[in-house]
Amino acid sequence: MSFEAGGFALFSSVVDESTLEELRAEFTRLHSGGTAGVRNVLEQSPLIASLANSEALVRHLPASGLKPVRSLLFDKTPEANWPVAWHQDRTITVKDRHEVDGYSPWTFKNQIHHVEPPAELLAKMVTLRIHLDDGGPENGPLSIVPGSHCQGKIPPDHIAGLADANATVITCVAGDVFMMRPLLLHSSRRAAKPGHRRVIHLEFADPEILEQPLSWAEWGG
Ligand SMILES: O=C(O)CCC(=O)C(=O)O
Repeated sequence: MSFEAGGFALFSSVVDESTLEELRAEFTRLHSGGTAGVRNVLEQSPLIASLANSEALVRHLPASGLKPVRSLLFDKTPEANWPVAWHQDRTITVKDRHEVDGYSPWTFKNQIHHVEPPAELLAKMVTLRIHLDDGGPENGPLSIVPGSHCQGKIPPDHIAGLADANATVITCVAGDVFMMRPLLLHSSRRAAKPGHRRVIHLEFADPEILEQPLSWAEWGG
């Protein structure tokens, strides 16, 4: 299935073992607060910012001119091992709040403005998930609904039916990169045998695509 039709692709062995070791050490440094997720990683980590702009990653993106506009770290450990319900990634983060047609609702979380942009904008974005650990069936892997990104913003009462009929589990090994459209329906289970399942989550977009005067929270130009 093509990336455009399926909304996802898995690339094997993108990151080599010595880089993985450096990234795991960086992950530990950034994640020292012990929470499940870390935001605004590009600003805090020159190593991850350089990875996000590296040829090894960028060559997999489906269009030229896409830049990293949001960054998060996720882990699943015995202490932080929760399931993630089926959802689409429908929000972006921006520097300041401005009322613009098609951008709604707004929320303010962790000192950052979040907003839902139009589905047409989300359809042009791409997420890369860099896996620092093996993500096998017992490690709370990601499940997706192939092709669901083509349905725009899916009403909440349609999600369960779509997911029950069409879910696919994505397993991967450390060093793999999973690429997906933010509108692809996805979820993840609690890990049956939690250890670590560290993921660097990077969202890419054309930096100029936002309606003026909005600007990406994590893109400095
Ligand atoms: O990695 C996961 O368990 C799911 C993360 C997630 O929900 C997301 O990327 O939006």
